[in-house]
Amino acid sequence: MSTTEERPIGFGRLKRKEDARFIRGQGRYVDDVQLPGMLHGAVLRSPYAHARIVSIDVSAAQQHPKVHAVLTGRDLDGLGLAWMPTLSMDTQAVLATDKVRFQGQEVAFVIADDRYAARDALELIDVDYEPLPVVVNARRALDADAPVIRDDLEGKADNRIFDWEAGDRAATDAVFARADVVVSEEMLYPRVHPAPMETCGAVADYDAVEGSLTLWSTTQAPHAHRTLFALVARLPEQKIRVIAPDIGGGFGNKVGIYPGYVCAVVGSIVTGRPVKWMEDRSENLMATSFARDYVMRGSIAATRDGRILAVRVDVIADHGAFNATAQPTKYPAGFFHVFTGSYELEAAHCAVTGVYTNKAPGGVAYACSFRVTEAVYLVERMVDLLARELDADPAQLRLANLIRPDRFPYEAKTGWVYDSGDYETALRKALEMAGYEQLRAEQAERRERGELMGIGLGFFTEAVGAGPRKHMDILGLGMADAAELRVHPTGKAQLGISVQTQGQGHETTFAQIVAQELGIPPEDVEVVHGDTDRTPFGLGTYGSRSTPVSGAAAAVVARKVRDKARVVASAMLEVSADDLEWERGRWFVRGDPDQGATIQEIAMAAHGTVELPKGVEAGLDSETVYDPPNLTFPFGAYLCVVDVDPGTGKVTVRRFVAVDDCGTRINPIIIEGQVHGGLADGVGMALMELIAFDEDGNCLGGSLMDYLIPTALEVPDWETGFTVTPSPHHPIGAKGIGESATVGSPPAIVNAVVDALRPYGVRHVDMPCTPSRVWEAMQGRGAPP
Ligand code: MCN
Ligand code: CUN
Repeated sequence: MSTTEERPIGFGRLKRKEDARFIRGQGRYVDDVQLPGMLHGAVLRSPYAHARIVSIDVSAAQQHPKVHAVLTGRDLDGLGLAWMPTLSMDTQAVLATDKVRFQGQEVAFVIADDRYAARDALELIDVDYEPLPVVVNARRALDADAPVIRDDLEGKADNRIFDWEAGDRAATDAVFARADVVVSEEMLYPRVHPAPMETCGAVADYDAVEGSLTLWSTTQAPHAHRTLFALVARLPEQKIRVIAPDIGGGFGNKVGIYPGYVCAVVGSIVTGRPVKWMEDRSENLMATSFARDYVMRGSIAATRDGRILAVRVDVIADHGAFNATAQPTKYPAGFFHVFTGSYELEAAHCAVTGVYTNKAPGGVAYACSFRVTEAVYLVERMVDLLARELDADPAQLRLANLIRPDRFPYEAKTGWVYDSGDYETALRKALEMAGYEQLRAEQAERRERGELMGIGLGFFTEAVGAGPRKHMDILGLGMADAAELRVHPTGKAQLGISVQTQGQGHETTFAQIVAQELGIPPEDVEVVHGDTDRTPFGLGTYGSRSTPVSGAAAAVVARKVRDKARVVASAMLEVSADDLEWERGRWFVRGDPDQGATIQEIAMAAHGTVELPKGVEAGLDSETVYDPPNLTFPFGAYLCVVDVDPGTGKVTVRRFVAVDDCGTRINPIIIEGQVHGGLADGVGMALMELIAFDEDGNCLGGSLMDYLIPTALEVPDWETGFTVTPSPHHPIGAKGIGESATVGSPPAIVNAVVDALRPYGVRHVDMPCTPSRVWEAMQGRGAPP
């Protein structure tokens, strides 16, 4: 563990390469793609959350002078495409045939000369719906009288999707039975939305002569999407090219395949012209995925003197109308296992039941690390509730129970092996940066004056970087990533990667990884991504897996090049390879440092005429596939200070201290940017964001006037710090950072809000802690004594 920033060549504070084009407005997004003869598609969506489709009449729309084709579920049925497989091995309607199952569901697709005509023609389609009873409350989805949503599934008589558990139920019950103190609470991690600045869309260009498809699309996983299109549309995979140009934010929203993409592809096949589909903001918020929606009942057991013994939790997971959640196949609740948190426990158990409701499908998106968000929120709220019950200081309670550094690698009670950690140092650092003692003194003074100040802590451990591939796959595709490094004769390099930046700066940090390993300037390394024709296969960017998996591949492939360079250098210098030593950027003769060759000289020689040993091929190019031996387990300690207006219930985040540990830090500027963004996300979820529904299943969060996202006005100046505990199994010791702050910040903020409301006896407030909810919580318990 160290707390100073090392700046060797390669790693360090390098400005983002990609920003040169972004700040000039030169980024190229899917909606910037213009092809000759391109047509535009628009989706007709259901106004009902649950209704039988009696009939669809498209004749008037077809007669619109600018319309080229109208697709319905029946048309797709004829092609075997009315339903598509989801990432959770369920099926999802591309265009509804029998019923609509959530408001905003795709019913028809119009293809016209321009997007205005396509939208106009939607109004000419006449659909006769027969409304059905609706269930939007996950707790009620399993009631005997709840309407069955998925009557398309054979033999399905209820809304249960799966039952899944982890940990040891009997052992946990036994520990609870003998514990001095048990605290329980029901809490909701509400449905929120990733809401990236760029909505989802695609341009499909099918070439009937070649039988080939080029698809520009907003995708976080171009290679996986190509394979899925090959399987679903039964197009030969080598004839499919998926291009992800610049992506304007993904946050998990762009992991799945949406009906609009499929309709664009079919539209191009049917019309023989390129077809663009780009959703608007309301479509994105209402229909294109969601995040969270976990109803959790947690319990924590402890001794009277504050040793945490066990945690247990029962969850109802609301997956909406189709189970389209993105997660490794074996784990229907993602990595919720890490609900045991960062604490040494004797036992733990969780049970998760997935249910269908009449809400949009998708899920596990929005910087979630595959449900680690929900797990961390649960355990960190429980620890605070326990502190309150024991009348203990929440910081002291955590310090006393955090897993000690000498316990790593640490096997958690759910079987996961945390790779490395020094939790106490991180928490002490956060407390010190915040001035914890003084804050508590200030709080006491303010309380005297009737002011509501709250201090909230959150400690988290994440599990990111899926695979290993033998344990983790998505629809059978093992979670590994390849990298391809070409070194040109002049010593400039091109790195092809399978992951996909959506704003995380891979063009910069991945160049830095190669630079670090080869000792060449990062400017000399061009990172190629987002085009299946130009990059090797891999599973893509989500779950903060790019650095843990693809970043490892980049380091490994660079080391292969370095090894090859050694052989070439030995031929150039006419010495044995064993007598060569490496220093940044060159191989030299041991004991005679003047005798050596730089990587650039070696590259030229490798492409030149120097005689190479038998069996050694010319050039330095190399490739690799990286299969991670384990996940990486980044962690952090967060502290939030809030002020609550006693008159209105309005919460203001006054300060936020975040100490993160993502192992070896490649580029601190980018890391800080990731953390700042994630913290802002946390403020949004904790205080503002909610995709709400009324009883009829009408989505009440379908615009950015109703779905509030944070701006600079709602967030404080972030105070960030870090520690460095490298991952022992990662080639450069790096762990992921992309989702840490989104995972870690909501519990710190809610803990602070509840702490502020202590004089009112408030135990818990569900997110988002809006003024009205906070106000109600204050009223519920009467005025302070
Ligand atoms: N990094 C580093 N040192 C480390 C770890 C990471 O310098 N020890 C750098 C990486 O090299 C990379 C960035 O930080 O440039 C994030 O890396 P990583 O943690 O590997 O995460 P991913 O690149 O896989 O990004 C995915 C993650 C996810 S899952 C969501 S959701 C999210 C997030 O990233 N979506 C984002 N951050 C986002 N940031 C932006 N701007 N836009 C999104 O859509
Ligand atoms: Cu879960 S949101 Mo990110 O993993 O793409």
